[in-house]
Amino acid sequence: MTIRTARGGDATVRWVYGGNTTDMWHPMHLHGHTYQLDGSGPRKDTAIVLPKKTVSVFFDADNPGQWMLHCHNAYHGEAGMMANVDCKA
Ligand SMILES: [Cu+2]
Repeated sequence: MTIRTARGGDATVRWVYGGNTTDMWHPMHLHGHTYQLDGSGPRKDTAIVLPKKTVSVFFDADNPGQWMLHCHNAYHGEAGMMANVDCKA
């Protein structure tokens, strides 16, 4: 799956790690950017999505490139919990 952002530096991207319908924790990690949970607080590159919960994050798409977004549990990533974030220059 590819997530395309608007032009780099011009966009604040919000996305939702939504609908964790499992009973597992998912430490979702974004390469190339940091973000804030719900738009405030410390900047992070990994957020745990707890079972049956949703997390929303905001980041500035100011680092052009192809960046991986994935669950840090390797077997989850291998099972498909990963995406490409295509951040335009
Ligand atoms: Cu996971």
